[in-house]
Amino acid sequence: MIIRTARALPLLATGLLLATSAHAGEAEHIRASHAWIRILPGDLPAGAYVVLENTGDQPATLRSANSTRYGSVMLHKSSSEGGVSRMAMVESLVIPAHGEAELAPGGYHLMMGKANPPVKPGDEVKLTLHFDDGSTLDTDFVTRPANATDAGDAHQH
Ligand SMILES: [Cu+2]
Repeated sequence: MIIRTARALPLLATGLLLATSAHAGEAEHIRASHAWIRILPGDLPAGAYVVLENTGDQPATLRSANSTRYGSVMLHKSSSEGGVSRMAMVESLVIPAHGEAELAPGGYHLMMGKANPPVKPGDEVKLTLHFDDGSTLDTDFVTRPANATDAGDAHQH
């Protein structure tokens, strides 16, 4: 019985891989790097940042993201007008063909709230990025303290 279970698992994993590639579309051409989350104290929402490179011949459009660790994830853009910084929800972010789009402090970001359980600096958090055609990209984000300004030494390749 134990042997049969052990043999069934690799088959299951193979099936999942096939299912994933069958759904690949826009996400297939996206490379995520410098993925990090800035953790703020208490219940303040955290900002998630990442560089998205599009190696494909067509533009890709990021629509949304979700995470099992956060109850809410929203695509936002910060801007500064007359010295006042504000933040607005945005519908989507286009990653040009053979180009890149950056989510970074002061610009586009994913605003994440309702962490459960609470996330501490150093934790790794997986986010699933959703693109216009329904394809998805799972990306591991490193979490950094409130005073961090970039992904630090824990860069993803
Ligand atoms: Cu925001």
